[in-house]
Amino acid sequence: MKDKIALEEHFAIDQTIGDSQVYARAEVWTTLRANLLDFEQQRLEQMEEWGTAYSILSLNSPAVQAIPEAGRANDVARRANDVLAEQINRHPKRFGGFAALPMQDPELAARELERCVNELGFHGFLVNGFSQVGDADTVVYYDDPRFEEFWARAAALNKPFYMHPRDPLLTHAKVFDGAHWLTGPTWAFAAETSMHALRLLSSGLFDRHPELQMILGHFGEGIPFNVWRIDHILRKGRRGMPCERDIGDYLRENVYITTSGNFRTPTLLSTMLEVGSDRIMYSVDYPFEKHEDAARWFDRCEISENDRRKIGRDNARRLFGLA
Ligand code: GRE
Ligand code: ZN
Repeated sequence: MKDKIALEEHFAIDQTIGDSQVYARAEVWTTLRANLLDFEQQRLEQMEEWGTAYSILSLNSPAVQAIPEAGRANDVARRANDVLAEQINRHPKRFGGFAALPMQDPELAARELERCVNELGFHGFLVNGFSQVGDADTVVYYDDPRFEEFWARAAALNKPFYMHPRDPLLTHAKVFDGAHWLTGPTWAFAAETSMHALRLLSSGLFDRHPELQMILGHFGEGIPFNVWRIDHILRKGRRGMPCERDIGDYLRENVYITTSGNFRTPTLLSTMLEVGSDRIMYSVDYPFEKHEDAARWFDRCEISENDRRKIGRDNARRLFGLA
């Protein structure tokens, strides 16, 4: 398929590139670093070669979310968003953008989001999980009441947001002690990100803002596979959960799921059975993953050509209002 749209595709700037180094062995870091900082060389070549016509780009992880001081977080977010806007202006048919936001200060975050959408033409925002706020050891999740006004302003813009992984603070997550190979994209990203997503889904956020749409990568970070059990258990007793509906209702009405970094047909088919092919979108997770691996799998996997068009392109076109 030649004209795919991909939407979990990352870049870095000087101030954030170091955050990605822990995820690369020394032999591959030189290449990963170059690919994160590059827009116009390898990135466009790889898109061309493997049939991605349009990429929505976002900053690497955790970047802004790991800068405890709100003023500095705001400076780095604005810098990254300006760098991205410049590249989008150079290649408007190839690149779109998700805003990086200083969630350390909900008012600054809302202001930067409005600037990015209204002035820079971005498609929404991408957050790398929780933010460290004030000091490196204080973590804040976005179901916190301090974000009420932020979410109202975000929902009013009518753009989706991407809940992207970061690792938990290892000082807080003893379960990874002595098993560091399970951190990062092996498992910790999915465990951390699915938990944050479930906090938002169960908080009543989507009752207050029924049009708001959350995007999850990596085939939903495990939630589709477990949603029947989640609701089965909660129907026996809601235990104070403040939302009005089943988690599965929000999953099918307020969540989009991407294929980023998880190129597996049984997983795709299971997700299609759970949420339908209208809520799944192709993504790569470049440069952490290869366009080649994503496209070789997706272009030939055994689904109908109708579903391939929807997942590869048309669902994203509809969600982002693209031509
Ligand atoms: C990502 O942001 O998607 C990512 C990382 C680090 C390793 C793998 C990965 O930030 O997919
Ligand atoms: Zn990613």
